[in-house]
This record gives sequence, structure tokens and C-alpha cells, in this order.
Amino acid sequence: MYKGLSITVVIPCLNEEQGIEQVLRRMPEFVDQVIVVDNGSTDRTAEVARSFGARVIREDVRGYGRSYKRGFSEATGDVIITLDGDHSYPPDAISYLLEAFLHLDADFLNASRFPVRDRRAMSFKHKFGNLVLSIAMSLLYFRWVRDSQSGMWVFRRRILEEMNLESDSMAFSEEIKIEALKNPRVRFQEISIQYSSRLGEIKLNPWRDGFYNLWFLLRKRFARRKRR
Ligand SMILES: Nc1nc2c(ncn2[C@@H]2O[C@H](COP(=O)(O)OP(=O)(O)OP(=O)(O)O)[C@@H](O)[C@H]2O)c(=O)[nH]1
Ligand SMILES: [Mg+2]
Repeated sequence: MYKGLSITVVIPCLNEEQGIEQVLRRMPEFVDQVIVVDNGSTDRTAEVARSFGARVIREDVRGYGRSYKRGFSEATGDVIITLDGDHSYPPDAISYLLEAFLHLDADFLNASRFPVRDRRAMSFKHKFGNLVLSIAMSLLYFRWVRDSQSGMWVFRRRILEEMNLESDSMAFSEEIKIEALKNPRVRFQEISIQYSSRLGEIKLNPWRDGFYNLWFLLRKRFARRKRR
């Protein structure tokens, strides 16, 4: 519990046995529920996560977005916090993010990785791709978002009911922000955190995921609304 709010942390993992250990070691005590969504890891990810008291959910269909949707459906906290299992986002920042979340009276708080202080954490190519995607999203939705691809968010669980989350892939990260910022009943805020280099193997394919995410943004913005 944090100031009267129950807290769930959701972490998608695909072969992150090294990273998940470091993330869970640093998990603050006040977190009530930790959910690790495993997508068929072939290493010891699930075992390590369980040994640190996390609840491990096995999702059979691959994908970053798919894992999050599954994890959210099992979350019980008033507030959900997300991060990667590769120890690139700081678990130590959770209390600082929660303070900011309450202070700013936010419903959705995005943790921006910029400016990146650790030189090894992100290549120039990644920084450039991130900037292009963030500018595209900001222009399409008339709201400046510095890090449209950040994987660390703090939000009230109840806002999920009003979201239309379709992506099963890496584009999920931008989709959840779009769903938050275009909803007038959701207060969207963004603050910076420190980002560091990941442990373990990279899962992202920068060119494929970068172009796909750009296409996804355009499609989501201009697709005809489905009739209900
Ligand atoms: N369950 C599940 N997790 C995934 C999948 N793809 C990626 N992940 C996890 O989602 C998180 C983000 O993936 P990363 O490979 O770190 O992607 P990224 O943060 O954009 O790229 P890096 O800069 O290399 O860290 C990590 O914890 C991955 O293990 C997937 O298909 N299923
Ligand atoms: Mg990562």
C-alpha cells in the first residue's frame, strides 16, 4: 500500500533471467502485487521470478502488448506500474513516480527516459528513432509527448475500462499512451527517470519495430471508428 492505494507492478518477460532478478531485488516493500507475464521463456525467468515472490503468469500467445493485456486482467491494485524485466528502468524510481503521480493528480503518468545520461543505455539510432516516433505522435494527437516508446507507466487501474487496446506487439506502448491522452477524463502527465543499459539479450528489432510503430500510429489516428 502506498498512501492508501494498493499497488500492482506488471512486468512482461521473455528470457530475462538476469534482469528480472535485479528488478525484483529492488522492488519496494510497499508494492502489494508483482505480476511477471512470461511468454514461453526458455531460460530460468519464471523460476527466478517465483523465488522472489512474484506471481508468474504464462501467456501462450507471443507479444509485448499481448502480455500486458493478460497481466492487467489479473491485476488487483488501485494503481498499476509497469517496467521491463531487463533492469533498464529503475525500480528505485517507483516511489518517486508515485509521489509525482499523486502530486500532479494524474491518472496516467509516463516515465520519460530522456535526457539519457548513461551513454551505453541507448544508441544514437534508437534515440533518433524514438524522437521521430514521439514527434509523429505529438503532431497527430496535438499533445507534446517526449517519450512515446517508454515502457514505464503509472496509472489508475480503472482507466483501463475506457481504453481500446488492440496491439499485441511493441506498438502497445504508444497505443496505451494514445488511449490515455485522447480521453478528456484522463489526466496525462510525463516526467523523467534515469534509464540504463539492459541486462541480457535485446528483443527489439529497431528497423522492423520502428517502422511498424510509425505505421501503427498513422493507422490508429486515421482509421474509421468502429461502430459499437
Ligand atoms: N512476455 C513477453 N515479454 C516480451 C516480449 N517481447 C519483449 N518482452 C519483454 O518486454 C520488455 C521490453 O522488451 P525489450 O527487449 O527490453 O525492448 P526495449 O526496451 O524496447 O529494448 P531495449 O532497449 O533493448 O531494452 C522486456 O522485459 C522483454 O523481456 C514478448 O513477446 N512476450
Ligand atoms: Mg528494455
